[in-house]
Amino acid sequence: MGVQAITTLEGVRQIPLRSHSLSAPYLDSDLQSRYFDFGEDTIVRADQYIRLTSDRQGQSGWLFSKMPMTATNWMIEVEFKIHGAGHLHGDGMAIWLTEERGKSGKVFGSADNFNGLGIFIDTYKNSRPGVSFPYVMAMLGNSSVSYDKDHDGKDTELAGCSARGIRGAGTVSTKIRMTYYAETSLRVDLQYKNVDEWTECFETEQIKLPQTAYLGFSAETGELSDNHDIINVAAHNLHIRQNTSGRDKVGKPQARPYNPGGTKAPGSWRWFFLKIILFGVVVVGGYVGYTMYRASKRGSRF
Ligand SMILES: [Ca+2]
Repeated sequence: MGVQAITTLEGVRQIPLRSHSLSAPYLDSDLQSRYFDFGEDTIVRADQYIRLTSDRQGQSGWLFSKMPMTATNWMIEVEFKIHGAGHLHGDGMAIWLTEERGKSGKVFGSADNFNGLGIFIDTYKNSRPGVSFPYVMAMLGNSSVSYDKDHDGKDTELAGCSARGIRGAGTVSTKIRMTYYAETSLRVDLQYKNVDEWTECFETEQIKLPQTAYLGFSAETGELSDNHDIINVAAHNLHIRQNTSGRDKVGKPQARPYNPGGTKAPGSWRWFFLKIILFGVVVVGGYVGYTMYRASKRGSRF
């Protein structure tokens, strides 16, 4: 899996996006973050983490970028830690790319009826028979769809995977990596079994995010609780290399077929012949049309 994660980025240049990255000590000298806002129960411990909820009942916290995402294609890697005392834990946390920002609510501490993408790390199984938890799932909202917490969002699931061991992972730092190619694909990989061992959670077909989308994080606890900590966020703009001139030139990011397995690109020869055939059809059609037009004109003279 680790090897696969590297081939994913072949031919792609990563440019750090400071406006959507976070690392200790998180705050500047005014105890503000230049690029992020946080609210509700979120607390910052400058040398360690941003804690969205503490291991106490009824907590809810959020953290949102101040600026919308400007990159067309991007990769965001988040190191987080979900941990707590006792045997039962909940409810989980969410990562957002939504039009809304900084609105607390009932979807893992953020507002429902959001417009955009939510990726949930759901640590408490409300009701989803046959599925092992924690469960990581993506949901695409369009402002009118509601997240159904009682069924762990089953009906609005875009894609997801079980990730047993992603909470309380001990010494292994837990990470989620989202790779998005506009109009092509969204892929989510997880690290929680071992360091540098990435497990693909899912890859979707093209999805469309809102024009203006903020990066956010939120979490909530109910009767059950956990610490939900954000430790590091590393966001990158992905520039796809253009090889048209034969040089390894970096062009503007452009969506093109995403081909992580390195399998051959769909037959360009076929497309070439198709074009020749299409051209032939147009020429023949045009000639026939013209002949008929001439014939009818000649006919109308008499
Ligand atoms: Ca749940």
